[in-house]
Amino acid sequence: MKLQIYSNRLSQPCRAIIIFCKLHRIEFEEISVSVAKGQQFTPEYKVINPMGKLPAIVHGSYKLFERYPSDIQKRAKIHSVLDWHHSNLRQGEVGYVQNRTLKPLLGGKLDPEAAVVNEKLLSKSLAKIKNFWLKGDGKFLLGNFQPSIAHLSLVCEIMQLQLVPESDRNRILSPYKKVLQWIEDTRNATNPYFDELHSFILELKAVLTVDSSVVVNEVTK
Ligand SMILES: N[C@@H](CCC(=O)N[C@@H](CS)C(=O)NCC(=O)O)C(=O)O
Repeated sequence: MKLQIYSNRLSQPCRAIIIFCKLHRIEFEEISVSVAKGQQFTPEYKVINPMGKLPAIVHGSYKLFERYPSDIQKRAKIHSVLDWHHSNLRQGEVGYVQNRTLKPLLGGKLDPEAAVVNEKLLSKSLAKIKNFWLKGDGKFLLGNFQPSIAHLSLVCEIMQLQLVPESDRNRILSPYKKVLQWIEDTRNATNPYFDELHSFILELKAVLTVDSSVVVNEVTK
């Protein structure tokens, strides 16, 4: 029985899960759900994920799939990174990118003030990654020598900044050379899948700068 991943490559957590499965040779079927069309709210999808969010993973009877280290202490640390991610880096990044460029493509309006507030949280989170999560001997989070699902989740989140103008991205990221190096290390450790999964947002970025009406069609496919 093949794992089914309900996904959209515009979504950071979806990219992280797919890179992870490809890396670990886990066979899966990718089922595309259009957020722009609101397909995550359809009754059919709500049966799969009552939260109406992507990704959702199905294997026989519904269950969320994650692979963590078997060592319970290491696993708990990974959970702490992921919990931190959701109320800090993710909140800042999503709030910033959506209010800076993405919302019109998803049927909403840009809010420059919200972008400013979220940029502060984003920068604070990048500083925390540099000064706290990347401390230790190894080049990955928690001083590890190998990347885990936590790295993919955080790095895919930061990659979403490809969707804002380059000058903004540089302003936000360039003070954090260690973070940029860690992104590159994670990319190298998970390629070719990392680049494959990010090709969609890189194409989107190229179109974004040309004509945003084309992007609407692209995203709503
Ligand atoms: N905690 C969830 C977050 C999922 C999430 O926020 N997904 C976004 C896409 S990046 C989504 O489904 N948005 C649609 C919506 O909120 O309507 C996870 O990591 O899987």
